[in-house]
Amino acid sequence: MKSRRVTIATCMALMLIACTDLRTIVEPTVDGIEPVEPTTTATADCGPDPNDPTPGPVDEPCNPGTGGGGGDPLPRTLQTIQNLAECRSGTDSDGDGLSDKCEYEVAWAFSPAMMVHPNDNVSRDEYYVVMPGAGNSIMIFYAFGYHRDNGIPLCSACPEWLGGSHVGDSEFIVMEISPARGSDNEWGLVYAYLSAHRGRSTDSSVLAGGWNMETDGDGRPVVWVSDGKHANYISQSACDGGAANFDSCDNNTESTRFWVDRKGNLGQINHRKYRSCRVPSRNRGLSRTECFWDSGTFYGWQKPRGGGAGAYSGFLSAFDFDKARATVHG
Ligand SMILES: [Ca+2]
Ligand SMILES: [Ca+2]
Ligand SMILES: [Ca+2]
Repeated sequence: MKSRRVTIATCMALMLIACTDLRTIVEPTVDGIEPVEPTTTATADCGPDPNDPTPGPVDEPCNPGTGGGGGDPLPRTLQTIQNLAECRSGTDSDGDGLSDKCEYEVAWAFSPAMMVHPNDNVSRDEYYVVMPGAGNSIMIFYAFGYHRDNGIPLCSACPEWLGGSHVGDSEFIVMEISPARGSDNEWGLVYAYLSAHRGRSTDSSVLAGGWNMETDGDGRPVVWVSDGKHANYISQSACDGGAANFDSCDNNTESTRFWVDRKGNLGQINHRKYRSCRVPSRNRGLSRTECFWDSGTFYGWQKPRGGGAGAYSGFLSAFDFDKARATVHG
C-alpha cells in the first residue's frame, strides 16, 4: 500500500464529508451522482408471497420477471447450463429451487471484473448468495469481503470518521439475472446495484441497467473500484465524481476478478453453508470468522478495532435475501 502522509489541514478540509462504510444501516441517499434509473419496471404476479419471511423453493416458472426496460440485458453464457429448466434440476443443497451447479455457474458467469489501483490493498474473501427473484429472475449477492478499507487517498491516517482507514470493508453488488429464453443459451444481466459507501452521507450507490455496464474482453461486466475505499462504480468518470469527488479511479490500471468458487456460496438464511458467525477466511493466517446472515460489525477476519464496517446481514436483508424472493431494488 502506498505511503500516504496527511496534514492536519488536509484532514480539516475533509471534515465536511463523512467517512465511508456503515455503522448503522439507513436508506441510501445519492450524493454526487444521479442513479441510472431503469425506464420501466414490471413486477411478476406469481410465485410465493414476497413478504413471506420463510424462504423456500420456487414455484413453477411464471412470467414475466422484472423487465429489462431501458435496454437489452448484458449477455453471458453459462458453462454448461443452458436454460432455467436445467437450472432447476439436480442437487439443491440450500432448498431454494436452484441446483448447486446452477448457482455456481450463474455466479461465475456474471462475477465482475474489477478495475483497481495497482497499489491498492484489495485483499479479500469473496462470498455470494444466489436465489430466486421475482418471476423467473435469479438474484446474486456478491459480497467482496475486503480485509481493510484503506481510507481516502492522502488521508489513510485520518480518523475513521474523516475517511481514514479501518479494518473490514463490506462493499457489495446485487444483480438481477434473466434466464436464457428458449434455446438461445444467452442469460442476461438486467440490473446491477453497485454499493458505494451505502448509507453514509457520501453514499454514491446506483442501480444500473445491464446495458449501462462496461464489459471486458471476455464480455464480463466491469466495475471500477475506488482507490483505497473500494466503492463500486460503472465507469472511471463516475468513480472520479463519486463521494463528492473524494473517490478516485485515476490510475486504476489493473484488472482483477471477483473470484467465485463453490466454498464461497453462503447458501440460504435457513440452509446455511456455515454456522452462524462461523464463515472462515480462505486466506492463510486469518483465523477469525465473520458473520453474514447474522447481525454483527464486519471486521474483515481481523482483530476488531475501531468502527469496522456495516454488517452484511443488513445489506442482505435490505435486498430481501432473507425472504422468499430477493430484489435488486433494495
Ligand atoms: Ca439452491
Ligand atoms: Ca441459493
Ligand atoms: Ca469502503
